Amino acid sequence: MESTTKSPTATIEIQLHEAEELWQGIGTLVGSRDLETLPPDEFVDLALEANAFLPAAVRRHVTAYRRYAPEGDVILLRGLLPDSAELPETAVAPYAPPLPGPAQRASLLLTAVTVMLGEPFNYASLYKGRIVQNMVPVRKMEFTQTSQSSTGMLDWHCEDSFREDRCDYAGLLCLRGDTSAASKYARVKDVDLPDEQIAILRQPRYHVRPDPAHVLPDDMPKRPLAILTGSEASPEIAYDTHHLEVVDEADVEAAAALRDLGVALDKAAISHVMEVGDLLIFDNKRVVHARTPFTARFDGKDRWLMRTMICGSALTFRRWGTRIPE
Ligand SMILES: O=C(O)CCC(=O)C(=O)O
Ligand SMILES: [Fe+2]
Repeated sequence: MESTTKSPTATIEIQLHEAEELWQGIGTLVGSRDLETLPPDEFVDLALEANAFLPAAVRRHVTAYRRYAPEGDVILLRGLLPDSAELPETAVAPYAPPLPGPAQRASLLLTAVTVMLGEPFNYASLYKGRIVQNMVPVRKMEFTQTSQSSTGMLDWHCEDSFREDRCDYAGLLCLRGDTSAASKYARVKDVDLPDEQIAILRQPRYHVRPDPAHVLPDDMPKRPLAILTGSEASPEIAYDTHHLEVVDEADVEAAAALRDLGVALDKAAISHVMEVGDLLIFDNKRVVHARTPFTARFDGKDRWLMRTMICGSALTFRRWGTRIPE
């Protein structure tokens, strides 16, 4: 996969003293509480309170991103965690509950920022329905196409393309980096393909299989879909390198368009190696993402991101009637 050194579209640097104040503020808000005792709705309510501690510039930028995405479909906030945050050993599973203390504070901080974009949620079938999940390497999963991989490349995908109600945004907060693991993303608006191929990708000539990170019945139907949708000015994409196929095996045109889209995504790729305190937020309907290989040591110091997914529509969220839809 072609790699570039282009930096993310919009980067907001948090000052050292701001990160320190934010961390202390969240610490005071949490007090001696174990956040694991809170039901998911109350956890998010508390994150909304924690939002008040964010530096004004962060709130301004995230609000501008939600409303107009003026600088693109991805934003990167840097320096959110202060040096004084004494993070514990890397979590051992995506669904491992964070321990009281710094790990719980970090999960609240991630939610405090991303709640500005809508409602944090998760599916009951994914990582035990936890609202904040750990993106960590897991033994024996080194080559899977899930966040638990490490030695193997995690190829281009959107979160949960197999679900019509996939998230509008995802946020990834880095608690521990790995210099080999680059987070990659490509914006669909940067995809350069002939009009005829774009037209094919806009037709429902594809279907997508469920993501293996989900615990689901084996006989789940494939979801038929057009890969590209939306207006020409602001196109949307559903993509998954390994789980997307043409509906009709004989449809060589559709297969060729899909193949060429993969090449075009490689050309549009932007890479960023996540460092501690980085929070990358992307529009899951307009951005495809990936992660390069790295070596897991399983020594408590492996790469560790926390992720949450956001439903950007209050109406959709109300229709679900739950933060953890089936
Ligand atoms: O680890 C990363 O940088 C991204 C992880 C990811 O894309 C996923 O878990 O779906
Ligand atoms: Fe992902």
